[in-house]
Amino acid sequence: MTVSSYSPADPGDLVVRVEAAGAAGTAAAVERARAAQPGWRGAGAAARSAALTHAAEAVEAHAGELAALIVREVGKPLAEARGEVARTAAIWRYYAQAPYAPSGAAHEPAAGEGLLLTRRRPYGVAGLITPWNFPLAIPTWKAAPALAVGNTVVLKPAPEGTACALRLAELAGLPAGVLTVVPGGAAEGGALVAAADVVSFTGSTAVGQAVVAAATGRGIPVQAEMGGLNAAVVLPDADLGQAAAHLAAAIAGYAGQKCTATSRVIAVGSAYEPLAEALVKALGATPAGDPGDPATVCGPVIGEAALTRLTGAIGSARAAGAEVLTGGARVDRPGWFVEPTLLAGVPAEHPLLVEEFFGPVAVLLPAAYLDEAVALANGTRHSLAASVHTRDLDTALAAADRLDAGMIRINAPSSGVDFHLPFGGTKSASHGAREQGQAVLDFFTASRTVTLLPAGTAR
Ligand code: UN1
Repeated sequence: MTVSSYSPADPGDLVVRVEAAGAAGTAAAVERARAAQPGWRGAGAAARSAALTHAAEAVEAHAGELAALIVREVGKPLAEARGEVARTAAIWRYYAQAPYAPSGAAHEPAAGEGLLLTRRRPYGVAGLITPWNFPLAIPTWKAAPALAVGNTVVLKPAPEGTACALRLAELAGLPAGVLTVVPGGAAEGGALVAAADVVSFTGSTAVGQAVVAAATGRGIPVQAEMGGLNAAVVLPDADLGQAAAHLAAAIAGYAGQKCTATSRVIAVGSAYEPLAEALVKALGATPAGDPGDPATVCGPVIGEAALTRLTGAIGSARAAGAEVLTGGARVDRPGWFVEPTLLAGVPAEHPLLVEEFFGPVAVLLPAAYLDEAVALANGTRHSLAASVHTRDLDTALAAADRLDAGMIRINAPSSGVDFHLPFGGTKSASHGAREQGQAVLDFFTASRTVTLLPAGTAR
C-alpha cells in the first residue's frame, strides 16, 4: 500500500508517494521508540533542550522551503503558511525550556517526620495522530512537549500532509527512534493506538471518538481535539467594520479549514442589517484564489470530496429556503476552490448548523437579545471556540462567562491561538486534558508520590 498526496490547487501535482507503514510496521516503530526512550530520557534536561532548540533552528533555516511545501501540499495560502512555519519554530523553542522546569514538589507529611515528594515521569511512547490542516504546527505542538518531558514519539500524520510531516521529522534531526513518522491511514492509526503508552489526537469527531474508545479500553491516557461549530456573536455597539474583517478572516482564511473557524454568525438586534452588508463586502474582498499568491486569504479546499460535500450542503440549504448572500458556488478554475459563502435563512436542523463542514461557508443568524444569541451559540455539541464583538466590557464579560466554549475571543477572530496557553473545547469538541502549555506537559507525564522517612529509627 502507498500513501500519496496531491496539491489541492493543482490536483495533477503529486507531492509525495511513499510506502505506508502498515499495521506491523507501525507496531515495530513503537517498539523502536520504546527501546530508544530510556536513552532519550536519560540523556538529561540539557540534551533534550538542545535537541529541541536544534529543531527550532532547522525549521527557521528552512522557513522558505517549508512554507512552499505547506502551500503545495495542503493549499494553505502563503501568508498563513509563513505564519505557521514561524509558529512551529516558536513552539519548538518554547518547549525547549520545559526540560528544565520543576518536575514535582516537596511536601510536609500529614503526620510525623519525613518528606513527601511528587515527581512527574514520562509514560514511554507517545502515539500522535495529526490532521493535514496545520501540517507542521500540530505535529510540533504535540511532539515537542511529549519529547521535552522524556517520551519518545511515533507520529501518524493525515495522508494529505505526509510530505510536511516527513520533512519536519527529517529537519528535527533527533536520535534514531526518538521521533518516527509512520505514513498511512486508519490501519496505521489503529495500530498506533493499540501499541502506544499515551495518545494525542486531532481530527474529526467520528475518528476522535473511536480513538478515545480504543485508548480508554486499553487504559492509557488519551486527549482528543475534534470538530468545532464555532459561533461569532456580534452586538449592535460593535465596531462593525472591524467585526466584519475579523469574521471574514475566520470564515474564509485557509478556506475555513480550521477547527477554530467561524461557521455561525449571530447578529444581535439592529446589528443584523449593517453586519450582513459589511460581511458580504469583506468576504467579497477575499475571493478564493492561488494559495501561492501572498495576497490570497482563501485558497482551495483539501480535495474533491470536500468540495462536493460543501457544494452539496449549500445546494440543500438553498433547496430548504436559504438565501445565498454571497458566494455559493465552485470557482471556475482547476483545483478545489469554493467561493467564500454567507447564507441566511438556513433551517435550524440543516446539517450546516449541526455538523462541522470545514469550508469557507458560514450561516448568518438573527437574535433579538444577547440571551438568545448565547443560547443559539451554545446549541451545539461542537463547542470549541467563540468570538464576541462589542465595545461594552460588561457584555463581553457576561458573554465570555456564559458561552460554552474552550476559547472565547473578544473583538478577535474565532481562529488563531496562543501556543503557550491551554487549547481545547467543551462537550464533543475535546476529550481529556487540554493541549499546549503546562496542561500538555502534565498530560504527557504521570505524577508519583515518594515518601521518605529517616532511616535507622524503629517505627
Ligand atoms: C488556529 O486557529 O490557529 O485543527 C489553530 C485545528 C486546531 C488548530 C487551530 N486544532 O484547526
